[in-house]
Amino acid sequence: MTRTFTHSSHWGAFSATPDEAGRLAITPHAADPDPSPILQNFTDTLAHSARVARPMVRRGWLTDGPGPTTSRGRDEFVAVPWDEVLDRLAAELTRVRDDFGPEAVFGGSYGWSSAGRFHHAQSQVHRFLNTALGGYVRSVGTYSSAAAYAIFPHIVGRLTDVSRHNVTWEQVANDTELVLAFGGMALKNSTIAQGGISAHVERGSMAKARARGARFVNIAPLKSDMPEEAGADWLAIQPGTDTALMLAMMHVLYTEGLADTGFLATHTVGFDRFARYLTGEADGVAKTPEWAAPITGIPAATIADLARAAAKARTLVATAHALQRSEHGEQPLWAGLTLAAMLGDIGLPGGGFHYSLGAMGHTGRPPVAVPLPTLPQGENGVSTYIPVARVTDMLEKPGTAYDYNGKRLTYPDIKLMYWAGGNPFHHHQDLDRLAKALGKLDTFVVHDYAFTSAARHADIVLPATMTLEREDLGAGNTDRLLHVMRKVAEPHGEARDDYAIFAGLAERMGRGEAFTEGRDAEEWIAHLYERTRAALTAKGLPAPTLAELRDAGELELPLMPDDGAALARFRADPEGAPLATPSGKIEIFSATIDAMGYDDCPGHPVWLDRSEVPRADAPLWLIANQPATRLHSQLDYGATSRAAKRDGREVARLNPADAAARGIGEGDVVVVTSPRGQCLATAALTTDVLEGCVNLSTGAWYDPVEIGGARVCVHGNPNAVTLDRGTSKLGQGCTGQLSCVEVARWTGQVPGVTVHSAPEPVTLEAAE
Ligand code: PGD
Repeated sequence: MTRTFTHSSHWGAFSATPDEAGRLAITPHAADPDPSPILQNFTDTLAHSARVARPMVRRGWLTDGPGPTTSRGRDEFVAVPWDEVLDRLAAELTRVRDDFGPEAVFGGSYGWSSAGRFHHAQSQVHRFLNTALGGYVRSVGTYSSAAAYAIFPHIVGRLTDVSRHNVTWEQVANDTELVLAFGGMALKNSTIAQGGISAHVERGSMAKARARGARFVNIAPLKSDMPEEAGADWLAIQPGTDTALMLAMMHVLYTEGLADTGFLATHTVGFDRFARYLTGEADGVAKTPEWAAPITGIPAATIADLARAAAKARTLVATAHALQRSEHGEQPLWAGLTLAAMLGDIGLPGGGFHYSLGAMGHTGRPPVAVPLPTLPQGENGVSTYIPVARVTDMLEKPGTAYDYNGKRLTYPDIKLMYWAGGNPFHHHQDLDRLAKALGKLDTFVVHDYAFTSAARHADIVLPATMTLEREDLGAGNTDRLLHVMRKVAEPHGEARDDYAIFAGLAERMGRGEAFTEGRDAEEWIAHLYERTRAALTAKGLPAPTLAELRDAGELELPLMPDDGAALARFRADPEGAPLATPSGKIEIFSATIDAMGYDDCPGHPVWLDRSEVPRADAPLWLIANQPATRLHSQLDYGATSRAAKRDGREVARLNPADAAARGIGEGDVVVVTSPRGQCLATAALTTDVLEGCVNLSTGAWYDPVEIGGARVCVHGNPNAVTLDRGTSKLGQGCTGQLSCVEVARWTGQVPGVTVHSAPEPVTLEAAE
């Protein structure tokens, strides 16, 4: 008899019906108007050859013990029974803690993990390290928005004030007249939302706005950054030059008397100082449309017309995550905010400034008005942290001082690294450098359900269950439904829940009770749900018991009003409802940032030269954006992801003119080269990519093969060639979106992609 189970993921709620062979029929949630195609990645995922079936330990770690090595990522793995591996790992954690202290353990463990509220792997690993070890070196910020996280509190307030409770899709559909989408609003990005998403409304909202007469402008090097439904004008801008375009638009507003001087006077500080830079009084360079045209590739007349059109309309300046994931990524955010302030629509329905609208599915909707079930992570006894994307620097340079957001910090000396629920060999840049830096560790531990490249570089790989193999509750903080996530299948092989793994380790370290508080997984889920239930009861809303909730499958949660929140209140009363900035106003000049004295992020928005620009050996911009066929690297081996590859390799999109200049034809295997490394991909030719650019999305599992003394990723992971450098001393964020490369036809032998099959374990005797 077939059974159907409700479940949820970062890319949508669904139900799953397993057949006898373990394949799943996946049906999207009935109320989702535009379900994500990547739900189908689940179809053949349960018993795939990529799964980790049992605990595996790197042979050299077993034979030689913990310590620095060049063998990580090259060595074989030995299958070790659970009891033995947990004994060994508990002893190693204890050794590192006793000899070096918990500040020698890096547990940042960045990553998206799964959508369940209890089995959320980062929460689990952080709670474990806090309760069992006394703490760990953490990371701050995200790969998504580190520059935004650092700069917004200085200039406009909390990140959530501009990215979450702000202009909504409802307002765009009803009120916005002009959307300036810097970095576009690609539906492949809003298909996902942390914690889950029940209704994908972006396509419908853009269609409704367009039908009402709203105009969308897609300001991006890729035409596909905006859906057809928006009917957008495509301004094909040179990568990384949005700040110059914004400055030139502001120059037009200023010199033609189109700026909202009233709003600037009452709601901002520092405009006069900025205006001297804009006009060139400060540096001798007027930021005119003629100045910006050769930088941006957009004709001066088009820039001037756009500024004039924006001054006339209810305009929304929207800046994508991607803009700030490149060198000086703080600047387009600050310039975009300043442009919106000059237009004077901030705080009006559908107008003003939004960060990341359409960049993820949980933006553009009011937040949930009750607390969600959340696993407490305990107290971290270690105060040391790193900005999230500085992980290779940290491993390479222990004891070295560096700048971050007005502070002088020192990299810790890490001996043991623990990762659960993330894939650093997906999310980090310059992967060969990362692989070498990992060689300095004594021990690297990874939990995952799949044998990712991070797992391949680990010493100890522990098989976690995947979301479909356990009970949980799923909810996102701007989604109106809480979903019951039913267990669809038994764990693969010997896989255990992250919770059970950590409980076993904590027990061995004498900290079992501190970690579990005497609860099993089912009792924890009930305990965490009580918080949400109590808040619903207090509001007089339906508050079913856990058993009743499971019968119903989902629960409607109350949302906050769609009222524009902090920015709307500030517009109405700038003195009475100040922003969370030092002055309480929008800071066009920030005395705080100015006092940091950073040459790469001075006191107001500026156009800065970049260290990475096209040049003879790397003449093309590589746009390494988010993939359309999976979330990051998750389920790269799933049906939708695999179907978009060609001959098993990731597709690199090029303009036909660039391809012709290099003798590259449709479907050719190409090699993408930078000073950092090389990867292979299959070429696809399209005029949707601006000339001078190549687009290779992230997420193909890194599959390095030694060819001619170099490690070449034969699968097409762009982070094999991207630059690992912080956005600036202020944000120190990931700059993986843009790097410079050359692309050529690959004339050598074409190695097969093997990374989707887990390594076969060897026995110790056979290996010797
Ligand atoms: P994911 O592929 O989502 O990538 O980086 P992130 O590390 O989040 O990794 C999640 C991992 O968790 C997967 O390996 C999955 O199998 C595992 N997992 C899922 N569920 C469980 C579980 O229950 N238990 C355990 N133990 N593991 C589980 C994403 C990061 O990449 C982000 S957010 C961004 S925005 C960045 N974007 C770019 C970019 O634009 N350009 C470049 N070049 N690089 C980027 N990297 C960044």
